[in-house]
Amino acid sequence: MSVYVFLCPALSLLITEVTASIFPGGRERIWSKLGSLDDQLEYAGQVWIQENISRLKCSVECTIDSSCESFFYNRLLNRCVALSGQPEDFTSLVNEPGYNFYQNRPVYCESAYSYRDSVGLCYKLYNVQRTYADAQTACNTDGGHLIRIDTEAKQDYIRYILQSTGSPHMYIEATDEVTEGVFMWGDGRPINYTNWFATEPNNEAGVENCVMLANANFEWYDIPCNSPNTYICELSV
Ligand SMILES: [Ca+2]
Ligand SMILES: [Ca+2]
Repeated sequence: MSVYVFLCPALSLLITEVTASIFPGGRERIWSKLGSLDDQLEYAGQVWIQENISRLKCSVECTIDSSCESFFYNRLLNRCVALSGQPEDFTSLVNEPGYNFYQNRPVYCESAYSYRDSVGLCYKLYNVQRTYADAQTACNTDGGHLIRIDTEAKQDYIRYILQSTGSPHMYIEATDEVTEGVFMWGDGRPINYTNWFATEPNNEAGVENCVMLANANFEWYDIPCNSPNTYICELSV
């Protein structure tokens, strides 16, 4: 049995959400239109094309097919183009009238944030320099926290997006402010995955309790928490 629901936020013209829920034991996905890709089409990573189908049918076909990660729908041609990737993977966007891009994202990931399905990461880069406490407060205001890089897959993905944006040094959430030398995430969990530079953490001058992801090698350094840095926020489930 299939259940389909349209959600139309009253005040948002950029985001149109379609949920396609497949029961039992199937996948549930929420598709959000990414307005910044209106009237464009990506040619890399196309896995299939279906002609003369509705947008809803297009979203359902993509939900059912595990090789489909996102799709373009052309409202003028009623054409559905399934893709294996997300916008971060796009290399060949071309202007094509009538297309809209739809991305799978969970309800907790707001439209101002980016979502990466493979690591379940809802994130935003802030290109403004703040102390650790002010950066964490800013993330809290968004309903999240500074990013927790707790797996190698997440580290690899963050490296990828920082390389593509040319971002400067970034704060991540870990600190050893509670117990010197014992770094923890903000929820009290110990850090199990780490990517320290060879001579870090060194608690230089006895005042380094926060952690920076360096822009040169994407390795971690403990630094003073009052150092201004750009930062990455993450929204959690
Ligand atoms: Ca320290
Ligand atoms: Ca250090």
